[in-house]
Amino acid sequence: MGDDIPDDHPRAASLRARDRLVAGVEAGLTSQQGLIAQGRGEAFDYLLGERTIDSAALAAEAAAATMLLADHPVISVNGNVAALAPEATVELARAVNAPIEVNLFHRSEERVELITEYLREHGAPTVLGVGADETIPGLSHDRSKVHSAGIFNADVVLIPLEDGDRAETLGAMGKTEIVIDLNPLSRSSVAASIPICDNLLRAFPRMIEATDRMAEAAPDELGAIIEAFDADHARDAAIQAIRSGDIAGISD
Ligand code: PTJ
Repeated sequence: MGDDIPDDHPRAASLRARDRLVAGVEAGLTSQQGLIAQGRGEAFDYLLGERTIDSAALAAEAAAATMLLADHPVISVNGNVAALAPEATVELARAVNAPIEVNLFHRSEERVELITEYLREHGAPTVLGVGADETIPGLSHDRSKVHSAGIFNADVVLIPLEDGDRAETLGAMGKTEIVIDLNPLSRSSVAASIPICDNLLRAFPRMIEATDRMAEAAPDELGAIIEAFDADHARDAAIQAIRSGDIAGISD
């Protein structure tokens, strides 16, 4: 797997991400549907030029400020996130002092346990999800199963990559939602207070860098960064970038 991909291969990053997901499926962490979701994400990434556009960089910074200011931030993780970025997920959770909660669409208790164990092996201090004891009202599928010490009572939830209806429902519960989704038109992006239209493999390191940089910042300073962020503008800028067709620098 990934070791066979030469660094100078024009699509090395994309191929390595695919390998991580295939390994995730083989290990029972990732659903087979997760491979399809990755393919959809890749298509948007290609159209965005496989780069972080300026508005997504600002979104990542506003997201970091929001998590630093939160009383009870939570990072929601599914089978794709666990396979793609376990190290960065744990690093970010430590940087903003947030528990991680495993919350799955294609839920099985076995997969929740496997992902929990995998993240613990990567150093996660708190991983919730096993024994979820609360239900998100108005959501008919298994994503409604959440933890009282996690998503249910969170004020800010970071949702990297998911299907859209839970994002809408969490918004209706009054939570601030930060969504990482390459598709600016997705229901998750549209429901988000802070949509980060970027690949999570680029967004996570940016958020970690921003939290490190702002760790000592005063609440006013963080508040000003959040205030200056415009979610509609960020989504529009991503749509514009996709429509412009400027994918210079991409090798197919
Ligand atoms: O592990 P589970 O059971 O919770 O299932 C997870 C998946 C991802 C299968 C499930 O949530 C799903 O079906 O998601 P969707 O509806 O396919 O939505 C995934 C969204 O994430 C799409 O809008 C993709 O464009 C986007 N996406 C995919 N890969 C990435 C991404 N966004 C950012 N970074 C990526 N690497």
